[in-house]
Amino acid sequence: MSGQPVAQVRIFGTVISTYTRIVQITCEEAGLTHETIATAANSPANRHPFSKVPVVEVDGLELIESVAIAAYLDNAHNGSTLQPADPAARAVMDKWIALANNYLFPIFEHGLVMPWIMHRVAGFPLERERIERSLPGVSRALGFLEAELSQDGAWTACSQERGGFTLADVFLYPIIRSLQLTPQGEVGIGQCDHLAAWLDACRKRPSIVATQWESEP
Ligand SMILES: N[C@@H](CCC(=O)N[C@@H](CS)C(=O)NCC(=O)O)C(=O)O
Repeated sequence: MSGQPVAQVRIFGTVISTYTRIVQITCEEAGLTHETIATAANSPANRHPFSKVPVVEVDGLELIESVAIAAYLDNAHNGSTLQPADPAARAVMDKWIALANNYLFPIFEHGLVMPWIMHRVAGFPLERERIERSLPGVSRALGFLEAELSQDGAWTACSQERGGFTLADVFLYPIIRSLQLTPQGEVGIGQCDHLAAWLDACRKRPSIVATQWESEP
């Protein structure tokens, strides 16, 4: 055999995808080698039954859905280090992952992140009305995150026993960071001291540095 060693995890996804990065961060945290094979969500090559990315190959398994993928990688290859053992702390982590996936991602992605990506990357005219319509919802979500962080630490409170980083951080970081990379998101997050400080702290973590998007300053 010659050439590159085979990566332990093969991630089929798009390069600027939030969920592809969630899996990449988990691999980095677990010390797993990984490669991302560019696969568009709507391409016939995509094996996800609902045309989402990523799809992952690891340990002879084909996995879909980032919640299942991240938990598998952490359980099988990382001693479950990214998940609190205490059931109450685990429930807090799970709650924040659900809030991130079910509410924050759709609000941020459809309202601000996609319009800016379509404009900056694909050259489409900026959908200003769509952006304008999204702003109340984005502000409300940011206000909620900031209030929760300042009251009791929100998702960061469940990680104290584990060195300050759980799968809740893994999911929330790319979702909130992609919002911060839009002009309106940057302004909004700039008014949220606790949220901005959490993002800054995450940005120094090796798994976050190693998985930076090309578009990140
Ligand atoms: N529930 C899926 C969601 C993944 C997802 O929404 N991926 C986005 C990219 S970040 C996607 O495939 N978007 C394409 C589309 O919705 O058509 C998961 O957790 O893996």
